[in-house]
Amino acid sequence: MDLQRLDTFAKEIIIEAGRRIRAAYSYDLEIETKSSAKDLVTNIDRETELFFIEQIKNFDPTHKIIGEEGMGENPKTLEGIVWIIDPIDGTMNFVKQHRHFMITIGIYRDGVGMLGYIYDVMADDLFYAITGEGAWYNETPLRKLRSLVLEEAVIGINAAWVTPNSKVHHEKLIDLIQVVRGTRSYGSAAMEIAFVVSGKLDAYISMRLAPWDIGGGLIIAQEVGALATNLTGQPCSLTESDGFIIANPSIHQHIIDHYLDLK
Ligand code: 2AM
Ligand code: CA
Repeated sequence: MDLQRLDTFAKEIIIEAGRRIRAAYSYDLEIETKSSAKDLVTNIDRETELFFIEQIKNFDPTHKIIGEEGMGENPKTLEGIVWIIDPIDGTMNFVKQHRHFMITIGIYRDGVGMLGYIYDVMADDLFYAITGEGAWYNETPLRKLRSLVLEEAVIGINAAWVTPNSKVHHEKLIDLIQVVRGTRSYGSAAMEIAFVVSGKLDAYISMRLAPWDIGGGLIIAQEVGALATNLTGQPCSLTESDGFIIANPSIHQHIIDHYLDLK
């Protein structure tokens, strides 16, 4: 496997997909809902996923694709080379805010991460990692995260999780929010993961994410020493949705032990 060639190819198609998405604002978006009125998909999510599938199959037909919109073969296992793709992470931001949505991709070989990408389409900013070689924000290498205490932390969390919900006892999360220095909510899991790996956030917590939300980010996390697990501290699943926390290693376990009281 020529990792350098694969990385160059992945970057090329991500940049080209971003160019197409930006151009799509000049014609009408077809917006539909999926599982609920809050769960949006557009023709551009689907067209972007199809673009990736066509390009990847042309590059190497043995590579497999797991995509949010289910337009690839979406294998149930991670045997061989598998691209885990979210063509637009933060579709509500894409539709409503016209910014703060990401293309995110993880490339795995037999379940082991090789290359990870989070691309901010409107800002034209790329966070990426090559396993064992490091992580970058555009041309700049990302540093290993420096330790801190919870009182200094700025954390990403969606306000919905601090209201009564089926996943966690929300009162504990109120305590967490009172302890930390600040909270932010960006509406794109991949963007929040990109901010944790680059030290702009110190943790990000979500009670439910899918493999394509995290597949790229997990590979970048490993290179900078960010810890990413499910809400009980177990390794993240790349085949099932689950709760998710990524954090600076100095506060990761402390948040799980003291503030994540699962139902
Ligand atoms: P999406 O825009 O690709 O659907 C929003 O809070 C973040 O959570 C986005 O990254 C969004 O990804 C993701 N998300 C929204 N609903 C989800 C669900 N039911 N399962 C998993 N991830 C979800
Ligand atoms: Ca998506």
